[in-house]
Amino acid sequence: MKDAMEQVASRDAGSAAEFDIRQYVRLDQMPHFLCPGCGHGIALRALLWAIHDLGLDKDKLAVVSGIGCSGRLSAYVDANSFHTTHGRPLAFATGLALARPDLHVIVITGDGDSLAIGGNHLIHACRRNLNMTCMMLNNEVYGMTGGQVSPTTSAGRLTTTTPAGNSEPVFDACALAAGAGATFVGREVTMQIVALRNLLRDAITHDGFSFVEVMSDCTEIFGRKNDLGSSPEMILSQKSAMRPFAYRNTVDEPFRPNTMPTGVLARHERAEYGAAYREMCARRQDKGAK
Ligand SMILES: Cc1ncc(C[n+]2csc(CCOP(=O)(O)OP(=O)(O)O)c2C)c(N)n1
Repeated sequence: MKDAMEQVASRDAGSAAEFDIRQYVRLDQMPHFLCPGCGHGIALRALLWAIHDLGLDKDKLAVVSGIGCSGRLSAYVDANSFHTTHGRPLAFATGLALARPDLHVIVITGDGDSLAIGGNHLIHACRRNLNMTCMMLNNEVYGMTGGQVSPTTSAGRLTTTTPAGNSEPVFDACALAAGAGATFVGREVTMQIVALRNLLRDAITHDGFSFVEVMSDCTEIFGRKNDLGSSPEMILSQKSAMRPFAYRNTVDEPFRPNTMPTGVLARHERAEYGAAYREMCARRQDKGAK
């Protein structure tokens, strides 16, 4: 067991050394616009690292995003990138993945982008099971527009639209995605960047729709208002509040301080929509249908 762990550790250290993020970002777009301490940059790094590990051809990579701080990230990726409208990246990505099945389509979205205005697109993307990966950055807030409440804002939190504290129940994005039929669902915190990279690698290679929720942190707008401390303090508290799924049931109450699992939460096989659609079209053509 120890040997296996050491092998994994040395493999991870090796690929960390080989991975140079500058090969994957548009350097002419630097400096980026994210605030100091924002977790979105860590998530982007993990994604690009996964892309590097998988050896994906940048010409065959399409990154689609909506609007928001999360939405801005596609502009930094040196690939085919699409900065679309708020809440609609999954709709754009659906057309793209259907028209160009040769592309690896990756959607970067925020909790507001994909659970509020774009919630409908998310559930249907999960249901449809088209081959693409959706990375949702959950910073519990509408970061870009100044800190309004979002469907994932924790109970009691102060935002510009909940000055007395949030009293709405929180969406569990992963439970929503799994319930809507997503064939791959996972969650990770930015603190665990190697685990996040591995999760994203699994998601990208999954045949069908994969959904990964990344617990990000908005230090400047959300953290400051709620007195959550610096970015390291925010991401450390996320880490200590969670346990990998594999360990979750190995610890007895009352020593199980969390209910939010990380890692791969759901994975199963179901017909991939694009292939099924193309097959149906081919059958119709064989029959001479117009
Ligand atoms: C149709 C439409 N409605 C509202 C907006 C304003 N708007 C831009 S970004 C955003 C929220 C983004 O929040 P989230 O998706 O959580 O991303 P974050 O900025 O936190 O990364 C809103 C409401 C818009 N651009 N378009």
